[in-house]
Amino acid sequence: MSEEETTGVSRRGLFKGTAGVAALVTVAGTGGLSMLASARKAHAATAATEVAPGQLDSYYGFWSSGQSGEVRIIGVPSMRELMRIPVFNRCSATGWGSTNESLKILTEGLLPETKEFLAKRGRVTYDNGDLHHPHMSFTEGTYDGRYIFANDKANTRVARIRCDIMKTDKIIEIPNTSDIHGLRPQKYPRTGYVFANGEHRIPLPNDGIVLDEPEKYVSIFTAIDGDTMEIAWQVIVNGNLDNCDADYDGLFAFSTCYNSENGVTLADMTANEQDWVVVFDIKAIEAGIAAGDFKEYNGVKVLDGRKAGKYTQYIPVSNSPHGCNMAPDKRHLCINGKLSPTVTVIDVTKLPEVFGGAEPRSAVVAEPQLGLGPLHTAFDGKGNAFTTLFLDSQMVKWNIGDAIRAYSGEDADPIIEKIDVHYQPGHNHTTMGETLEADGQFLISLNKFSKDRFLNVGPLKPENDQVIDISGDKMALVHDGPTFAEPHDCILVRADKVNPASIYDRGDTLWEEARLQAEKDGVDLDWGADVIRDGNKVRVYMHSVAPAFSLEAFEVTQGDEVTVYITNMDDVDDLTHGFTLGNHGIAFEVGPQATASVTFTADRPGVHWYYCQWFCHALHMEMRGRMLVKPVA
Ligand code: CUK
Ligand code: CUA
Repeated sequence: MSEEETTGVSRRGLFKGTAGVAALVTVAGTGGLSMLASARKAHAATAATEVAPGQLDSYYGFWSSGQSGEVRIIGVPSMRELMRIPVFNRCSATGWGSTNESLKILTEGLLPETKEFLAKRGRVTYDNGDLHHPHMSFTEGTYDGRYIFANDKANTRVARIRCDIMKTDKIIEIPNTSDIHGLRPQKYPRTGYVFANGEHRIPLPNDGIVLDEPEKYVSIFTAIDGDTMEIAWQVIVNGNLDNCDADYDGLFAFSTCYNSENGVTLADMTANEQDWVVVFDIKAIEAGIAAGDFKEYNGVKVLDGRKAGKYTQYIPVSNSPHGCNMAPDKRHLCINGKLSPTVTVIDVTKLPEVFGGAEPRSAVVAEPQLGLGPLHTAFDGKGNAFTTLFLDSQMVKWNIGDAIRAYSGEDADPIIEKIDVHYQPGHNHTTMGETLEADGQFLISLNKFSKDRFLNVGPLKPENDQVIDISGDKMALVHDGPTFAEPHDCILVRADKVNPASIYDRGDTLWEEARLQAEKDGVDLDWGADVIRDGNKVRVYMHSVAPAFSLEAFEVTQGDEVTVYITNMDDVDDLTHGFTLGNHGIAFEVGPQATASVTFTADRPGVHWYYCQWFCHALHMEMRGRMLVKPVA
């Protein structure tokens, strides 16, 4: 007999509802009550987030990592970390920042003056970044699996990750502005533009002539062409810029501004009672650029949108708004109050009237008081919103329709439920919640503090990214996920939207320069085992097939500039090799069917072993060879 037949309760039923627990308590007697309660809690949690061994998650989570400078792929709901994608940081495992291929990406988009500044310090690029906002490209209002775009607040850059191989393929520095913070792709008809906010105001041009005249500082909104990663145009705004979003009709973009005072000190920046949301009319800006209504700075067309008019409108909201979130109902933009306990709801269908001369606040249709420190809002696609309350350490679920009714004087309470999160949440995100396919399954709360939630690992504690099951009427906190410094944001993408390759295409443009060089040298990049001497330059071509490199040794002379090209000719899923050159600070990944290379000066006479550092074969330890460096006589 099954358990259900003997007790009248199925195991599944038990873990789901209180009725089941009551039944079990009767069976077991009241003595086990507290034990059972905690067992039920534990089981309820695993039921929602458990992904059994060998099973796959239903969502790809793309996590930012703040000052760690990378993007992480997390499986949701299990919260298993699946991969790290180096972007602005250095990576000891993959060689990001030391291979020629990655250095090309890390350097080619830097401004000339940045290259010069770095060169004086003996460097070719920045070693750090502050990556807050990873967002996927859109087609017709939903994720299309092509790219992830991300900002670097520290060094004013924007990066693009190719989702077919989950590697960064472009990084550009944004001129005329300082510190890219808010970043969102255009949702409709496609990406299209990637909108990026310059947060900190600087003089334009920032040439050291203007120092302490803050009224001459400006903040700039940038539209990048996501296909070419070139800057399409920039708009100068009044105040500074924080977070941004775009609508679902391809007409408007929005940014929160927390410094309408144009101040440079904390007291100045928070003096006004109200700040604003800047609304950008995309079509009008495009027409203005086409009509020549711009000035060029550093080769970029910059349009002046400081005065409200045909290009921009400024909608007053309470002091220091932060998050800027467009609801999947295509209509409601939620502006999170931060210092104000409110979220301001703007009806984007009223914006054409505002551009036509209507009072800017006429587009505001609700302003519910939700709690202290509202920072970001996510959506379930069923008319509900979830807002993080930083100061209250809570997540509040509220209904947009009820908030609108309450604002218009009807008797309605928008707040549905509040739960504690641990602790001090910043961003939150729902499954597919920033798309027209929001599905209301899971909500992530990215909490800035974990305090007592994990084993103590010293003064630096992890953050805590919690999973909340929102599929039922009640929010259920189901998982704690510790993370290293410092995810600000994430997106949750249904697994079928992303379809990465398992091995590289030999024709990939990533190693185009290696391909051209091999052609010039008359060697076979795929199957080569060649050493080409060209003056004091030496180019070493080898391929790897487990468990061997095609060259067991090569010889160079002290002072030679050596480039080693490694091609991994294994074409088996998951068969990555590596190349580590001992005592040279060189190590990199070579994925199946990929080529990677590194250039260095051979200035240490002697025998130096190189080896494969990716465990690839039973004879992996034997996968090695020697570089012989002859001293100059
Ligand atoms: S910001 Cu960090 S919590 Cu940079 Cu998106 Cu709001
Ligand atoms: Cu190849 Cu280890």
